[in-house]
Amino acid sequence: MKKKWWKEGIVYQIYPRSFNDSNGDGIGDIRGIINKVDYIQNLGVNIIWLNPVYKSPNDDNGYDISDYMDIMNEFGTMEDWEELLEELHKRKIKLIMDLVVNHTSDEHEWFLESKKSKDNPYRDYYIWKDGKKEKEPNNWLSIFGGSAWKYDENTEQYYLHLFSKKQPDLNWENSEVRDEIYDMMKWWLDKGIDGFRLDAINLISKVKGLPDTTDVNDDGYGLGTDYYVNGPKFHKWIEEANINTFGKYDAMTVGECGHIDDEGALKLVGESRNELDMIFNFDHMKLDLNEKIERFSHREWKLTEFKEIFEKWHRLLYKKGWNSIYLGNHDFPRAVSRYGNDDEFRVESSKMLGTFLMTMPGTPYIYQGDEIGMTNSNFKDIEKYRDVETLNYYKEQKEKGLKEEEIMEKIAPKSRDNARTPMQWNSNENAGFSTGTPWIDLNSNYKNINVEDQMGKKGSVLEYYKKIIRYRKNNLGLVYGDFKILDKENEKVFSYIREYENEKYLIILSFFEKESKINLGNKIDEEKLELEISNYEDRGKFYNIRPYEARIYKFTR
Ligand code: ISL
Ligand code: CA
Repeated sequence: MKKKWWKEGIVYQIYPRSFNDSNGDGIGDIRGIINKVDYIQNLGVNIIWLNPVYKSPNDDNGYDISDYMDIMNEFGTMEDWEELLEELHKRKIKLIMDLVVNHTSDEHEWFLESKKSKDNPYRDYYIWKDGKKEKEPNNWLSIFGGSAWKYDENTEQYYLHLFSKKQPDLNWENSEVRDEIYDMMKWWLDKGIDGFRLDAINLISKVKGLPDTTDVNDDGYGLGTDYYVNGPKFHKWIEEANINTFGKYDAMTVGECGHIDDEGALKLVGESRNELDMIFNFDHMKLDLNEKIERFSHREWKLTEFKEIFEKWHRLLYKKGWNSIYLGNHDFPRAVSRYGNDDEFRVESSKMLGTFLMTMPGTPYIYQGDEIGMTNSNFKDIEKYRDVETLNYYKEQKEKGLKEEEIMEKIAPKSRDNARTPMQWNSNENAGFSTGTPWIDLNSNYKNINVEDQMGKKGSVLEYYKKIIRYRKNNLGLVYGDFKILDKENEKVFSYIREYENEKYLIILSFFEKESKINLGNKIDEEKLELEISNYEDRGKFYNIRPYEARIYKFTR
C-alpha cells in the first residue's frame, strides 16, 4: 500500500458562512477563519476542506458559482484568501478547495451569454433542449424538487438543472467547457492549494438523448439517476482532468458520489488508475432514509447495517483504493443527533463517534462543531430555515396539501440547516460568532455547548477530540491497518480489530444508552491488552460496556 500524506492526514471541514464573522454583518468570512487558525492548529488537524468561497449569488450557499476565480463579497477578498492560505501553510495545514463543476450559477458569465441566443458561442456550454411551454424535454425531477428543466421564454428552449433553477448543468460533452474547467483548476493549484473536494462529481456525464426515466412517482416524474449518475464518460473525463491538472501536482482529491456502485468506486479511486484519491460514499448517510432515498423520509436503522456498510467499503478498497470516513457535513443533520444521543449522553456519544472517526480505515473528516458536540437545531418554524432544498420541499408539500405540523415534523430532524447554525465559540451574545445579527439563528444551547467552556477542561468533548486526533497521528497502524469486525451480530456495540505489521488494536464502541455485554469469543486475551484511550474515567469491567462507551486497546505483544 502506498503511503501518502492525505492518508495520514485528518481533515477539518469549514463551512465559512457559519464559522466566524469578523465584521459584524452576521455572515462568517475568510478573515474570521484567519482569526481562528490557532484554534485549528491546536485541535491537531492538518487538512482543511473549505466549502465554496467563490463569487456567488448564494441561491445554494456558494454551490452556485458566478465566478470561479474570485471570492464572494460577503467572505472577503482574494487577498484575504491568500493570507488564509499562507497562515495555514505556516502551520503545516493543507488547504483543499471545493470544486463545483457539475453546474454553475445562472449568473455566471457563461450562462448569461448562453441564454442570449441559440447561436451564441456559449450556447453549448449548457444543456439546452426543445420542449413545449407546458411540456418539459423529459420527466426528470431536480434533486432539490420540481422539474429538472426550466423554460427560457426568450429562446424558447429548456435548460437542465439537476439542482436548483439557479444552478444550470454544464455541458461536459463540449471540450471547450472541459478546457475552461481544467484551466481554472490549474489556476487554483498554481496559487498553492493542496487539492480539491469534487462536488457531486459523478453527475457530470449524462446519457445521450436524455431519455425519460421509468422510475416515476404518481405525477409521472422521477429522479433520472440511471441516466446521469456515473454516466458513460464519467471515468474518462476524470482521468482527463487528472492528467491535465491535479495529477501533475502533489494534490489530494476526494470525489463526492451520492450513488456509486462497487465497480465505479473501484475505478474512481483505484491506485493503479489515474482518477481520484478517495471517495465520499453515501451508504451510511442513507441508512435512516426510506428506500426511495427521499431526503426527508425516515426509517429506523440497525447497528448491524451500519457495520455492514463499513465492512463492505473496507473490503472493496483495502490495498486498492482509499475511503473517507465521515459522519456528517453541511448537507446532513449533526452526527451526535443522528448516530449518538444528543441529550443525556451527548458528551459520551460525541466522544464515542469521534473515536470511531479516528480509528477507522480511510481519511477522517471532522465537521466544524462536532469537536465540541454540537447538536441539531430542530427549528420548528419554517421562517427559521434558509436552505433552498428545505424551502423547496416545504413549498412542494404545502402545494400537495400536507399539514404545516406534519411537514415541520419531517423537516426538523433532517434539514441541512441543522448543521449550518453558527459555530459556538463562547457563551456571549451570538456565541461569539458575530456581533451583528447572524444569517441563521444559533442553536439555543450555545450557552452550555461552546469552545471557550470546553477549552482546557478535563473531560470535555473538545479535549477528548484533541487527544484522539493526536493518537491517530501517532499510530499509523490505525491509518494503514486491516479492519476486522468482532461480535458482528451485536446491535449495541461495534467492536473491531485494526492490525498493521506488528501493531494491533481493539476498538470497542457502544451505540447504546444502557450498559450491555460484548462477546469477543476466546480470541481476546485481556491480559495482553493495554487500555490506551477511553471516554469514561475508570476502566470499568472488560465485558460490561457502559452507555456510549468508547475504548481503544493496544495489544502489548
Ligand atoms: O444525488 C444525491 C444523492 O442522492 C445528492 O445527495 C447529492 O449528492 C448532493 O446533494 C450533492 O451535494 C453537493 O452539491 C449540491 C450542494 O447543495 C451540496 O451542499 C453539496 O454538498 C449542489 O452543488
Ligand atoms: Ca462577515
